[in-house]
Amino acid sequence: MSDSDNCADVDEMKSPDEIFEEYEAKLNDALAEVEEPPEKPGDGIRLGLGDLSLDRRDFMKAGAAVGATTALAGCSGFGGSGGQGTTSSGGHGSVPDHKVAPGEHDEYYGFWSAGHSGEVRVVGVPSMRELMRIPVFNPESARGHGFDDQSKRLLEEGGGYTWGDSHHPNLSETDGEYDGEYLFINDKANGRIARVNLKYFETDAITDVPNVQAIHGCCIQSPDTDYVFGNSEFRTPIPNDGRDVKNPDEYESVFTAMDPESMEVQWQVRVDGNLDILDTDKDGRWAISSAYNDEEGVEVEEMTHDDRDYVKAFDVPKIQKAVDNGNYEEVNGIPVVDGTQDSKLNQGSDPIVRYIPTPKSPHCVEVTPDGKYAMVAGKLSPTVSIIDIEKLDTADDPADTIVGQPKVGLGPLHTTYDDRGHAYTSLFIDSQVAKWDIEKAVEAEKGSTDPVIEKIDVHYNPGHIQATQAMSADPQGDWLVVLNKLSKDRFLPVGPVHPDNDQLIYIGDDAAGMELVADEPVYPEPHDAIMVEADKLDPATVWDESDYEGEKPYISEDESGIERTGEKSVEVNVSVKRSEYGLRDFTVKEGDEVKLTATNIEGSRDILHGLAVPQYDVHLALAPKDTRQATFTADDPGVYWFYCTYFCSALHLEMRSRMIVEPRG
Ligand code: CUK
Ligand code: CUA
Repeated sequence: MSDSDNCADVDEMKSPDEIFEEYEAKLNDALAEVEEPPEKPGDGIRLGLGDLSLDRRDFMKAGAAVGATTALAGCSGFGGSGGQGTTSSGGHGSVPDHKVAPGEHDEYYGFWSAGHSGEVRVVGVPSMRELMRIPVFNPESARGHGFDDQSKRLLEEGGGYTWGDSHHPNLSETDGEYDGEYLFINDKANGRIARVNLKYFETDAITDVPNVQAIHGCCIQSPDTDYVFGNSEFRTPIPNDGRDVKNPDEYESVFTAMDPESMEVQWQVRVDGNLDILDTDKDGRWAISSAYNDEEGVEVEEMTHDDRDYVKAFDVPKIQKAVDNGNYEEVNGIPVVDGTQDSKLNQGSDPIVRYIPTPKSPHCVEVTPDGKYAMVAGKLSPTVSIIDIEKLDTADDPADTIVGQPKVGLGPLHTTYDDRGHAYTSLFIDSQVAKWDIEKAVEAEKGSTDPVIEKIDVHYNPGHIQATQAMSADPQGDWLVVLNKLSKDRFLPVGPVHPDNDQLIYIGDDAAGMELVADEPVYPEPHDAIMVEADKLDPATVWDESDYEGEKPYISEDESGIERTGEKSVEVNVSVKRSEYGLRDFTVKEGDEVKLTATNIEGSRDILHGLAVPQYDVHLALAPKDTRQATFTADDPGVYWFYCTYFCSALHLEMRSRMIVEPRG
């Protein structure tokens, strides 16, 4: 960057077109340099834009650009008709109704990450109705997350940040199938991994992982969730305490293994290059990670300089053995094993980490439901590299583990599966989903387009795609969701911040082809989703008080009262039911620390109460039989009506009592 670029001189301001052209040139350079040259403009699909006759690829790239006004004008011209532009022959088979009738239930639970909203969203599939939100890394008032003592402590001990960037939700497995116990999710922003308890749909653990920056890849170890793994994407000095700050050669990326029960970090492995997204095999041996920037540059030109990057396959039992044998260095209390290419543990025929060359800057790894292959999407290369997992153990040359490389289209990012041997890859630049035949791709020449069966347009620029139960050993092969980064013209404009567009595609009829059935606007910005048959989960409808016994009390009506516990401290216990609190009022003294405990003593499904204390920033959300606590200092003398926030009954508005704060005098 030249000095003048930093100058705010008006003459230096670039037009939107200039900015877009620069981006386009940069992207074209990157694409031209990958081993497989991209398809030439003109190979793509022609859109019905009349005289404009834009190539689809150009259109989509233009569409993705900031302020590309000319392309946008063309865009509004054909509006919603883009949905019909599939390249498949059919697309009108017998698609089951994705709408779920009033009062009926969905077949699947979907769990959506929510990106920089920091939460997890629960979505019914196939209706795509949002059922619930689970606050994870974000304080959230409706559910009281971060507004009662327990969740406040969780967020504080989990690093004390007030936001997160959640990308990759994972469901716990037993025998390779979802067991409905837990969901694990990463925070890319602050290098954390959290756990959601699926009995209560509530975050119950957040671990701030040491020695990392930007945990991006996150997955459980199949088939029995013995570990939760996380990848730090950004390379830093380790420990990152001020040493080597100007010495990027010394920066490293780290692979982390956590215990899913204690949520404590067990060990880490440092490697070359930037680790990215990961998945495991189905036998508890390999964790396979995409990676970029093996050049170890710190600027984009350096990061994309070389033709190759190395996928890293971590041999988990071997790493475990190295840890048991003391072959590590302890950093911030964590055993850190050297997994760099030069490590003595990686010499010879039995390395702890295999470095597998792929076309540069791949994006992702997703393992097939049968555990045979790991698919590595090319991102800058129009191919998907197919790694034969069995060969990870046997191949002398790591390059020989790649047994297929179909050419699927431009900007492949993520791959998912049905139960009939097909893979579905999202194409970010082409704005399409490519369906292809896995075994055909293994048999075909590398770079062949023959394995591709069909493509369908999506709107616009898809990231993750996910089919029902595709991350488990039991894929269903009926519904596919495509998480599109841009919605552009698909919905009523709502100001310059647009919703994303999640699209639902029916994939259950191979003869008729893929069928786009629904658009769903979503608040920014889910990255990934995972879907499970509804009957695999057994959520509680009321709290079971034995689940918090010993941690906090259960306050019955008789136990409601106030007790002075010190010169400047009181404990207030309140039972809660329709439509009253166990105390009509209570009096404390100015400056008292008030420890407030409230229990919703109702056992009725869906009868929740809140307890809000005005001007003390307190909100307890109380599900049936649940207890919550809040501690605060009553600094300001006066009368404070504490009131119920859930509309619980005809006397809801009357459901309030007084906290009286007397001047200390
Ligand atoms: S990443 Cu977002 S589109 Cu974080 Cu899974 Cu690929
Ligand atoms: Cu209780 Cu409203």
